[in-house]
Amino acid sequence: MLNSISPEDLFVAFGLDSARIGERPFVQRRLSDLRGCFADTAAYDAALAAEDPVLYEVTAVEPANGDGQLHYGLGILYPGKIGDEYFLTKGHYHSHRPAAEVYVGLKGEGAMLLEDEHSSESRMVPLRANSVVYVPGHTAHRTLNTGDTPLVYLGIYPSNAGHDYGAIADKNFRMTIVEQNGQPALRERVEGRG
Ligand code: PAN
Ligand code: ZN
Repeated sequence: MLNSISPEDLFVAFGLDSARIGERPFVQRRLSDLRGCFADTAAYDAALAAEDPVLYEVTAVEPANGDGQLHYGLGILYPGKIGDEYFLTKGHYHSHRPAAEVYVGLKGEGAMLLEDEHSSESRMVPLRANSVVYVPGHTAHRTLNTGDTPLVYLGIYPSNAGHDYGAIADKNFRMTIVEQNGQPALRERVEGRG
């Protein structure tokens, strides 16, 4: 097993500010890629008419596949809001529903929105430097930047987790996280409203 892992995957150094791993390719999501995710559709359309900024970038590291192996992603989510809703990731279930994930906050101030697949129970959990968020299996998860600097984090998950974006694209999350009196607050997501 050890012999089959490249030295570049055994030891990885990353930039805490850039959230890049050397020259490795990364996925970039712009505002236009997030159509349907934000509650305030009028604010979304107005923002997109003005510009199409990068909202987040993720570098995925996949050293090995198979039972017991791990993959991880280094993410950077930029600060901003659409209406009173913070910049956010698409969010997903894992295709293999029992797969859990550990998020490690590295820099900035954020929150994770967690929703149970069966009960639709929602939780807002802080994500910041020196903290770990546990995402159980069968739980949709989305990251939001609730601060005014980039949020940098690692997400570590089983190699067979897979990403199911379809369920979120269909139904979105039941709740969202908005700024209320200067603080992040959980609110029922009503389509078309801020
Ligand atoms: C993370 C996410 C990352 C980007 O690495 O993939 O935060 O969010 P979306 O994948 O929802 O666009 C993770 O949860 N991996 O499983
Ligand atoms: Zn995940």
